[in-house]
Amino acid sequence: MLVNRKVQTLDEFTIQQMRDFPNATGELANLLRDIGLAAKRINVEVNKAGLVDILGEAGQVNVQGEDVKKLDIYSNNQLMGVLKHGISCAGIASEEIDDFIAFNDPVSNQSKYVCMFDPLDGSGNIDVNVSIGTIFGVYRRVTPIGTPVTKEDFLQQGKKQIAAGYIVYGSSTMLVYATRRGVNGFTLDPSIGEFTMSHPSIQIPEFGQTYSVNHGNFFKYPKAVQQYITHCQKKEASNGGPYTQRYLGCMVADVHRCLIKGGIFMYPGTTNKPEGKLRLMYECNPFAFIVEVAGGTASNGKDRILDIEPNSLHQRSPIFIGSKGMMAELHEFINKGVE
Ligand code: AHM
Ligand code: MG
Repeated sequence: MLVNRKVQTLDEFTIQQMRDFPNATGELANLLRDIGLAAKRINVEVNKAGLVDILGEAGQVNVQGEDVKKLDIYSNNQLMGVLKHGISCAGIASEEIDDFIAFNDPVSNQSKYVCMFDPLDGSGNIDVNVSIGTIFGVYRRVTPIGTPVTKEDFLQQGKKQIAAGYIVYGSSTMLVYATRRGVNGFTLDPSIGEFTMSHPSIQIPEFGQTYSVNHGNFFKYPKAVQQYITHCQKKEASNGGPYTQRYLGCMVADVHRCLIKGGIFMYPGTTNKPEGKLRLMYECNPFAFIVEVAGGTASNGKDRILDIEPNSLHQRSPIFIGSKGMMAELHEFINKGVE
């Protein structure tokens, strides 16, 4: 068998990154490997979702009051399982679970990281074979090593993230993760079952040609957001509008497009849900971290997402995220108020 030594796997990359820090313990590299392993298992099930009886709803409602799909449960269990049995994570919080879980065993209590995740984002897309994803954020615990983790280890501002990433199960499966040092993307090579470096040092373009928003809610958005959307549809939009509208209903896939090609993604508050739909801890913070490291911007329309002080694990936040230039334009509309 021919081995292409130009290929760099996710594990090789994270270990190489660690070598630049003589005091690094390798815990983060381990944790990312564990998440990569869970992602590969989830990917296998996602790919055969149409074949086996895991489509559709599992007949439960999650803590957000939404239907839980079977693959959501499977993905949640895979991530929880690898992180619990690994040696680098002291506890988790998941969009699918009401409260955080402290692993509370002698090995896990020695770990310095906690992980928060949305195991299967955009799960409404499963039944129709459209992209879905996994999102995660990693924080350094604030309670002493050697003790079980507590809620304060999880309720930290997004800017405290050590790493954040996502996996998009799309036409190919990709894992993208960011540390303060940069954002890198790895595509799963199904022939060898490894995530291999495909998108090194991702930088989000300053402008893109697309905006991504649920138009069905248009009349429920704040007036300034409506005006910005209308502006995107017009010729005078900067960078040569009108922009193209793209919306898959899967934040992972929609923000991934913005990250690679430039663009803006919005999930504003609506008249009936002023805090919008997306969760600060599982969706907004990880993406805000990734996009900022890549040179973009993320806000709730007023404040930087990463500065928001969380008060509950499942709180929601409006989010506007993407290319710096487009975000600046949006903020101009919001700041000048409605005409
Ligand atoms: P989920 O975590 O329950 O799958 O919901 C989150 C998803 C996001 O991926 C996506 O951006 C949004 O819900 C779409 O919602 P809507 O159908 O209201 O536009
Ligand atoms: Mg989600």
